[in-house]
Amino acid sequence: MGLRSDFIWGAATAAIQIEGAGQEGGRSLSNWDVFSEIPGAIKGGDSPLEGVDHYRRMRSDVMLMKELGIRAYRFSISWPRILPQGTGEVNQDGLRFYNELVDTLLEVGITPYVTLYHWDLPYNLHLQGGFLNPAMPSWMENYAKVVVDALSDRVSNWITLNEPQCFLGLAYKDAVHAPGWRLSDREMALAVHNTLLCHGKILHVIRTFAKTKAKVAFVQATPFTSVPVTEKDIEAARDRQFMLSDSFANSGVLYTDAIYRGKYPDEYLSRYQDILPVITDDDMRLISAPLDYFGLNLYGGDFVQRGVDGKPVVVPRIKGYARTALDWDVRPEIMYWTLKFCYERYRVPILVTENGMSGNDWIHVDGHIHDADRIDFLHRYLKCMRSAVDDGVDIRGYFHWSLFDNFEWSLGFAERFGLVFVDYVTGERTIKDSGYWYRDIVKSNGLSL
Ligand code: GBH
Repeated sequence: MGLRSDFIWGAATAAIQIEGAGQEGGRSLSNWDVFSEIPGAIKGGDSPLEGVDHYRRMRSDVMLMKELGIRAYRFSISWPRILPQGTGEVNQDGLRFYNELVDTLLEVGITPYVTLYHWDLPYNLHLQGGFLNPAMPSWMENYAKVVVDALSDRVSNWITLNEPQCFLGLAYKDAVHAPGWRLSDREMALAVHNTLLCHGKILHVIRTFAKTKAKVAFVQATPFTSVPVTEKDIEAARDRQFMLSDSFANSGVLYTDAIYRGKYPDEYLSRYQDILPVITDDDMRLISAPLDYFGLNLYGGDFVQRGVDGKPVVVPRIKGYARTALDWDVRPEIMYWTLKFCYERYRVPILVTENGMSGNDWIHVDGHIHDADRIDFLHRYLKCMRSAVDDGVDIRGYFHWSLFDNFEWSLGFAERFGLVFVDYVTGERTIKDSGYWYRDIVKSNGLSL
């Protein structure tokens, strides 16, 4: 069968991971800038304020994308660049940057995919409680309106939120991401609901005010990515894929069921009934308004077996297993199973909005970056994705994470996820071997896989 002829081949980034110029062009501080001032919060004491200098190099960066032959570019908007205080006055310099980015992309034939929220919150809103504040959905609505008014004449592909299980779970519960909180379950349930309302509000703004016909996705990673060992383990793997963990905000199913099925998982409603915030039918209608795509970020995963009691059991890692620089398993089978499980459950066309690996890359003696491991990773993952398509899973596009080596959140600049190598001292860019390999895959629409 093969991939659709209009398959979307792209690469992805997020504003605070690449832009830098953190205190230029009228941008204010974000939650992450201030978090990075806490000793020990970010590996190596790194700060996102410098990013990889994309704000200043935007035009030459787009030329690199052109050289890579990608058809689509997924990037996020920095809220503190647009509305420095989170609400109120709009920073025209900030809008100008994204206007120019969109124009430059369109000039070279690359379709922009815009993420509204990829984790950088204006510090001022963080000070007011961030996602715990019941005003958050209206702050988000106001911000989305500014962006949609400015860009929707040229942008028609949108992503509302990226991975709440990180910006709530890792951030408000596990103290790993900004702001490093450890909230109670009651507070987490409130933050979860406010977050879902934020998604609903953004979607509503796009549907109401977009000047061109919009396609919208919500983006989730599935934290319990599961691959069945044999046919008889398929049920068990599926159960684990959609399980509600004790740290419920870390469970993808909480968000995806609310958004794509219009209801929180029953287990959540019953187990936490005493601490849930008020959840109205109107809320759920807003949250579950139809979307065009199911956005999935896919990295590693586990092999799962059915235990004696029928419950899923994770198979321990085998000695010497293939792993990325971050010690995540190389598990290409997730590109078959997770995509299939999600499509069967939600029946919405899928966009793989992120997939990639951190590599131990450096510039070799001949001046090139021979990242054979990333090429093999990509090869295996994309082949499995194509098998899923061959088995009837409706996959519309693939975005590699990431275009550039960049600021990997609490790991700072210690990781390298890019198709393009960035010298973190000089900012100089060099396309890795994997970038050229990906260019050929894009050119052949995956036929050469
Ligand atoms: C994404 O989230 C982010 O959207 C992006 O900003 C970030 O830079 C990128 O990933 C790389 O970290 O079972 O092996 O997958 C992170 C998604 C999902 C990654 C759960 C870690 C657990 C390890 N996370 N995953 S694995």
